Amino acid sequence: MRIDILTLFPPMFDGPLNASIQGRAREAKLVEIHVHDIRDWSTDKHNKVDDRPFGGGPGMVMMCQPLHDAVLAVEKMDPRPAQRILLTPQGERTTQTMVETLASHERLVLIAGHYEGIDERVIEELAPLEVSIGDYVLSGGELPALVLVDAITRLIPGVLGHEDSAAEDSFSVKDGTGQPLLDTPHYTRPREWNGTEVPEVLLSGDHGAIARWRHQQRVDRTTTRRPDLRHSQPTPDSGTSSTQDV
Ligand code: 9D3
Repeated sequence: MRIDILTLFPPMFDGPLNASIQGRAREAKLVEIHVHDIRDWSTDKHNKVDDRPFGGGPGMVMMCQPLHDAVLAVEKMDPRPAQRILLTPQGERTTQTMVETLASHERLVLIAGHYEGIDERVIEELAPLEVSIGDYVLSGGELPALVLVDAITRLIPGVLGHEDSAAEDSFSVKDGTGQPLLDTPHYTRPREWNGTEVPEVLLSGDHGAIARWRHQQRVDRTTTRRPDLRHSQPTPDSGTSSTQDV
């Protein structure tokens, strides 16, 4: 998979893409990631990429020309057709299902804006998939682009050390009806810490009982913490009953 990122702030990508899982995946050639400065395609003598909004208002608007030329030039760097993605608060909210779909593409071109907005005409011309990472206000699309790259690349076979990890995540573990479930709680040594014991069942060696307990924990936690993920709404009493002896 090849991912190209178009931005006005390439330095924002240096750390995250070279550290940890991302860095290892790139070194192992499991994913190829290139960051490009949109300003490099400005034809203006002062390398201008933004201008004042027609109709007035605060902030600056990203101009059509540099972004348009940047996308076409970057796409020519590889013959595979690219899925274009614009990170924008007006986009479809990201879900794990969307991430899985994007991970199946051989090539992605991510566009991160950092102004009050982008001239609507270049959005219409490029017709990107418009994606938001959630309903809160950030300063630009750079961090959302990194969030997407992280979520996508960890699904590429070989990227995670422990191959089962991705399959066992919250939003990947499903209940009997295919609903996503949150993760089970985790414990490690010591057996007693700060006056609290690790749940007895985890020390029992009974793998069937442990699997059933963990599943029940996932169901209970999802129902109490994320009722929006369950098809049945929680009853007033749900989550308060003990699950220790399930
Ligand atoms: C306060 C400015 N807003 C006026 C209504 C518009 C606005 C423009 C640009 C708000 C945020 C941004 C910058 N954010 C993104 O480019 C962005 C984003 C986000 O802010 N939240 C969640 N997902 C995304 S994806 C891109």
